[in-house]
Amino acid sequence: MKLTLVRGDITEQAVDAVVNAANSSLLGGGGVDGAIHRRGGPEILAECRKLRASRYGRGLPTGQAVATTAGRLPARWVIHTVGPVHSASEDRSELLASCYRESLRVAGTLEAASVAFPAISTGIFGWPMDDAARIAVETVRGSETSVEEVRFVLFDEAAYAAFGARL
Ligand code: AR6
Repeated sequence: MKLTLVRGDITEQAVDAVVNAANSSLLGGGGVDGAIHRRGGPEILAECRKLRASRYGRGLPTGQAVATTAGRLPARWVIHTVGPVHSASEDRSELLASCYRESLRVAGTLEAASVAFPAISTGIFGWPMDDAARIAVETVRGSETSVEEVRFVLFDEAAYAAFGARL
């Protein structure tokens, strides 16, 4: 598998699947989630609502992932995953690792060859960037997957440097 690093906006990535740093409601939010729904259009939210009504009445659990259309984004699918809120008193690393693993598993079922990830949990959910980068890179490297390219898309220079140091 090829691991690549891009500094930019995840909504502009022409890949098979872009991963959304969502929340359990699947009904949108700020950060990456807001940008994906804004740029992707209402089709994504419509599918999310259907998922809430069918499989995820109580919301998508932290660490899991589910796919929808990508609407107007230059991708085929959005894979929504729910990162853990960072905690100083409890080690939630396994849940963050699970987001990467489960997103790749879902990508595999879609036969997606290329997947773009944001730095899950490092914005509103407060995860320190260096630690999040370590977990992201280690987990993706350690995953058995049919995905051929994993692209980490980092919004700012600090995030780009943190991921670059782990590659
Ligand atoms: N492209 C790439 N990276 C981005 C973009 C973008 N367009 N926008 C922000 N980032 P966050 P979280 C970076 O807050 O911490 C939402 O309300 C950002 O700088 O999007 O997992 C959801 O609904 C940061 O490094 O996700 C949830 O409630 C990283 O993406 C909650 O936020 C992740 O920041 C999820 O919080």
